[in-house]
Amino acid sequence: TRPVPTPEDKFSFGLWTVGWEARDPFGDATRPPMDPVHALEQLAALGAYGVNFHDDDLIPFGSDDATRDAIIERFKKGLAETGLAVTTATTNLFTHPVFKDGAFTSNNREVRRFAIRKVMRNIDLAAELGAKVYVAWGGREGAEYGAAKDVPAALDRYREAFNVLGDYVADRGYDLRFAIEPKPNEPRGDILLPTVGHALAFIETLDRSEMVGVNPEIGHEEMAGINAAAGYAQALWQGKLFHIDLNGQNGPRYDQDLRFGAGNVRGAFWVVDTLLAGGYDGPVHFDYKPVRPETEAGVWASAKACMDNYLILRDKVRAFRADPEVQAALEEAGLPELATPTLAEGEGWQAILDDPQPDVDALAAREVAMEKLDQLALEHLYGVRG
Ligand code: ASC
Ligand code: MN
Ligand code: MN
Ligand code: MN
Repeated sequence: TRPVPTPEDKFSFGLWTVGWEARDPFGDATRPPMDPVHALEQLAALGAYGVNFHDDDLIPFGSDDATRDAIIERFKKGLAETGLAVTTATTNLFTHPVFKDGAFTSNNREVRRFAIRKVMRNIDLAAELGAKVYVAWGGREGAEYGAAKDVPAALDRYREAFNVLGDYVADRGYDLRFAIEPKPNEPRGDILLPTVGHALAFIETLDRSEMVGVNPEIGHEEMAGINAAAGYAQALWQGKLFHIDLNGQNGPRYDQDLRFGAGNVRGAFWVVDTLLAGGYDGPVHFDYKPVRPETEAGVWASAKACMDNYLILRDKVRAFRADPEVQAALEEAGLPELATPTLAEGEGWQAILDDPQPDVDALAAREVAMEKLDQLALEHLYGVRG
């Protein structure tokens, strides 16, 4: 019997995912705009727990205050009726042409101030709706050409933006943390903070670094050709995995945003394994785009599939970890010894200098079981074990 998605699984979706009209750089929309309240109803019926949104997903850019208030009231009613939570919110700092050269790192100071104000305004709404995480994806922060952006100056301005936003959240007394979402390129030729590693290093330079973590998206790490699971693992290790964007991607190419579980299936298995091992307990968020040829039927089929695939992989990961043959292979591969510190209690470098010369040939010839171990994982994934 396969598990079905329930709110306890904490699945969440962006309004921009199921609501994507499927406009791409070469073609017009293939789907009509989706009413956000309709999205709430459908997602709740499928067993989701929460939603999140860019300010402009909910409230069209440039709306006057009365329109904005009416939209928010109606959305709140939809939340109350469906029981969905707002887990997260974020800012659209990429669609309007004013952000053509960046938002927090635009060369133009007036644009930078406008961008920060746009974020602060949506932070107020996020806090009011109970969001605990505020995502920041800097899609336009970057350049196409080397001389077009002074990278150190841009990083100064990027840091300044997070410092002022941190002060804003603290001064307002909001219970909200930021999660930076890396991406290597698209829509800019090159984007600042291109990977989880760049973002983690940048965060350490912030005034309120404890308030800022990362929101890795599987597809974005894979666009950079790197191992997404390893990025999630390091973020967990540093206490910085504040949010996750799950989806599918087939290697380094344009951002595919496939439904979770499609694309690199093995990569998805190790991401779920990493999240379970690291005790991630935040929202399990899908940032994907139902493919352009689909109608609304395909939108809901794919939303359900994201959740189903997570539950399928969660079962497979648990069966893999519980398999006695896997445990024996882990032992054979020498995994448990990695948990033993290299220095014994009280030892320093002198103890290492005092080591007798090891038998390097014998050490080099030691058996490992890495092929066996990976084949066991693959057999669990293929469904022929457990
Ligand atoms: C986000 C986020 C992304 C982008 C993209 C917009 O907030 O997580 O990956 O915006 O979905 O189309
Ligand atoms: Mn409806
Ligand atoms: Mn993406
Ligand atoms: Mn994303």
